[in-house]
Amino acid sequence: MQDDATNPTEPYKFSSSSVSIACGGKVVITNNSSGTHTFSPTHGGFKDSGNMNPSSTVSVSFFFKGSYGFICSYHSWMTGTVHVT
Ligand SMILES: [Cu+2]
Repeated sequence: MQDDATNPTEPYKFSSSSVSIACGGKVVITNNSSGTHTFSPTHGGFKDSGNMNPSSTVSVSFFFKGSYGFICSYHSWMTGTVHVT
């Protein structure tokens, strides 16, 4: 998660909106922005991170192949997909 100073109306973003990992791998999300965010599933498949304050990190493991959408609960434009292959 990062600040996006180039976009005043949507001032935060995930640094990657599409992430590919192998089955059994994990995604590490670090909040490098100035705001509070979440790493939340759009349609299930992993546990909601809950609030992530600046400088916090969560690690999410994926054990089943598929595509898993994610979104920030606070900022509807912060979305992406984890592809587990
Ligand atoms: Cu957010």
